[in-house]
Amino acid sequence: MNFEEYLQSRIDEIPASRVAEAMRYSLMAGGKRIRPNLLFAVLKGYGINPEKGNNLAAALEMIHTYSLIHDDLPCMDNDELRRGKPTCHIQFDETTAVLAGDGLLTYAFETASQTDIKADELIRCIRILSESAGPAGMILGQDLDTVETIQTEDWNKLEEVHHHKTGDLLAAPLMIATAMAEKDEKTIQTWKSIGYKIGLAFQVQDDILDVTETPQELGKTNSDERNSKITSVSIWGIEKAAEIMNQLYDEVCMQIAEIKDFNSEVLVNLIRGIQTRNK
Ligand code: GRG
Repeated sequence: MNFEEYLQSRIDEIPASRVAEAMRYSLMAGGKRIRPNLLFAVLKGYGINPEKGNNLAAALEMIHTYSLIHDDLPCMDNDELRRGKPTCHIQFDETTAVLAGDGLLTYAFETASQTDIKADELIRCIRILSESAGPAGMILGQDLDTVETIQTEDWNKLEEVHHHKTGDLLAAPLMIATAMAEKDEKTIQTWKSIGYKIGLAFQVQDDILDVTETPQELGKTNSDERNSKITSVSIWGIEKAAEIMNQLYDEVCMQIAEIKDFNSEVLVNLIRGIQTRNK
């Protein structure tokens, strides 16, 4: 069973309902599955069968999808297009979209808890997952982004938002796979800083794609422009932003190659693929 079939099978286990239908609609709408693929690539690099990570990879994708559903709501970015389809609240209604997000968030932890690894290892993984997604992680990033409505050209301030809003959930798969490989805390923190750098590169790239590609190509609209948000492109322009993005990805690949007892080939290929993405 491939990962897409595996995700389907998880949703099939939920009792049929309108909220289950909405959860399936958004989860299976064709995301790039970057977070699960990062988890699988690090497991492979540590010589662990990637299938062992299916539940935690599914949990990451469920949390990511919930964040997109809620981010698209009228009270947040008020978007109508996501993953090339009407957003969850447009396809269903606002109440169902709130519930679908809540359902995916809680079901993520139920799914993660069914991972067949040693209990202390699993607790470590679930702690990383909750810290990355919670009020010290992605939620903090979203809060900084919405409450402060960043109107500053201070890149350090924007960087803090991106660290949490984008970086924490991209660092989580690297850290979880490292915990599954039973590595020490220092190694996990090294992966966290690599994940933050990937998050920053990914966000700068998102800002560039928002202005170089059409909403049809991206499958989503440019809410930053609509909300007059300051972005890396509005600060530096496309050319310099692209230079900074490529430098960040290069640094990431160099750092990965230096990690002890880790075969970097699969992960570096994945990151080079992300670097050249066009959506
Ligand atoms: C509402 C709790 C809550 C959090 C929102 C993820 C997020 C935080 C907001 C979404 C908007 C945004 C631009 C986030 C930055 C991270 C990012 C670029 C997400 C898109 O990730 P992709 O490109 O999406 O991996 P797909 O659809 O391919 O999975």
